[in-house]
Amino acid sequence: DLTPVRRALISVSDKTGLLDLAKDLAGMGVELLSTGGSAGMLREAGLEVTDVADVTGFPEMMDGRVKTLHPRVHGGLLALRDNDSHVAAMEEHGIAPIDLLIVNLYPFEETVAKGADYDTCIENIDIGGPAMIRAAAKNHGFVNVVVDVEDYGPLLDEMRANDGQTTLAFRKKLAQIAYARTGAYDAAVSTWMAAAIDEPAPRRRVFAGTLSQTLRYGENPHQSAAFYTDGSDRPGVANATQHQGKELSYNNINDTDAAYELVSEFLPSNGPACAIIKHANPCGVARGSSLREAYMRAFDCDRTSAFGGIIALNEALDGDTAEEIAKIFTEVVIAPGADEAAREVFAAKKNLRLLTAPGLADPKYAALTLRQVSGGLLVQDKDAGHIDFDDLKVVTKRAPSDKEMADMLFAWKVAKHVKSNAIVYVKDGATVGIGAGQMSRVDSCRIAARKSQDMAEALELSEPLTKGSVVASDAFFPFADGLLTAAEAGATAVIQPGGSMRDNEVIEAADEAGLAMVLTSMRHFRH
Ligand code: 93A
Repeated sequence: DLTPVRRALISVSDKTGLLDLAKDLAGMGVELLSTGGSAGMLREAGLEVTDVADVTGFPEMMDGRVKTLHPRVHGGLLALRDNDSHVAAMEEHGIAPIDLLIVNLYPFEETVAKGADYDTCIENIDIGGPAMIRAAAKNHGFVNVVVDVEDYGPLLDEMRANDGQTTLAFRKKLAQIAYARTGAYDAAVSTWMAAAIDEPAPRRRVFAGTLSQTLRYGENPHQSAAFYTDGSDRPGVANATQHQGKELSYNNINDTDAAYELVSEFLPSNGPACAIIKHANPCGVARGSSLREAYMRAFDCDRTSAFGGIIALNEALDGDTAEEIAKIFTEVVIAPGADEAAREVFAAKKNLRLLTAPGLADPKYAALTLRQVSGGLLVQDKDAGHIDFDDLKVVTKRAPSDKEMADMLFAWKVAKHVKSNAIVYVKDGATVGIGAGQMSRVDSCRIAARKSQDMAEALELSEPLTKGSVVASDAFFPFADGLLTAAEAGATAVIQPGGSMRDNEVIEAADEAGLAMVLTSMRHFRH
């Protein structure tokens, strides 16, 4: 199954490593064909190269839209070398076999990422390149196809090891990579078009990303992993700049995303805010009169859990806040910026990763989210649900005070980012108890209250901070027990969607306990 590489077609947009590759190929006696820009570069370096235009007998035309779309190219890639009629057709039509195709495509994804206009994006949809890649990959019985600069070295190694030939196993591997590339490329085009025409439906969509980095391991060290980006320009972990610290891990990326999505709910125009995340759940979220104070208040929600956490800020990190953060071990800090002083403080903390994102994420951004299940993908709109003061319905005898109302809206924003069942106690614009991910709502209520009690003991407070707090529940209370637990912990007001069969029971219990309660009519499950 060894086949020789005698003739190569080179057509690359990204010319990285091209000269070295071409020189080595020429050195092994490989004849080179190439398209305009690529040919020019090779010729300038003194290499002998045939223009594809001379092979096809047609000039490159229509601004390069038609360069390689010709039977002399596609016949050379697709002909079965061991099929008599194919060989006869090659002879009859003057088609010479092409054994190696080196192509990388017009940079469509990069063009979109740069925010180019519609027409520029369209012009960067490569047609001839994918056509050749797909042809060469189909004919991997004879043809080698390289679509990634990363594979130049392995190709040369394979040829050197086999006297200028390649093995079928090697060509199959290249073909698999080739189809991954053309598949991802068209997925990127379709995804971009869906956004361009404002098509929100999760139907008839295709999902693929561009490999951004291979990760050291996945959630656990025995799992291999990689990070793919989807090309969107949404500010967040995918397009943040890392200023220091070692490479982000799989869990870091997941947690940093959760942290930044959450803190982006808090408009900087309403003041600084901080979210601390552990295992994708917040363990403290707070506003403050300064960023430093916001961090300290978030930290005080659950100091134990905050150790080794991920911190997200809604304003550029300053030196003061950096100094405070540097007092304990933190994995990642992400913010929409970081000043000189902050960077100096962190420079001494080699292991701390500092990321800056280009602005805050827009919580109302319409996007699709994916979750894998065995045998498929679940696709849905991102939870961009949002409520305002006017959407709330007071259902208790007592109406909430303005302060309770403000805290309830704060708690509701946080609850949206806590795994269900989610219970969030908030006081004065800071979480004081968070119960996450429990299988029963009443357990989340109890855990949140107990954690608050533990913090009060650690901070030597006379009473837990849940005294005089408000509480948010991401979904309705199925029974009154959860609500009563919250009342016992000292909560004075409740925000929840409502809609339980026993709403009346729950409302009665709230009235009896003197609580104020509002319904949102919107649920924020997060599983
Ligand atoms: O506009 S195209 O879709 N039409 C073609 O026939 C064609 N053939 C190759 N673009 C085409 N290509 C692409 O040109 C390749 O995929 C590669 O990205 C680029 C290389 O052009 P040059 O060698 O002129 O820099």
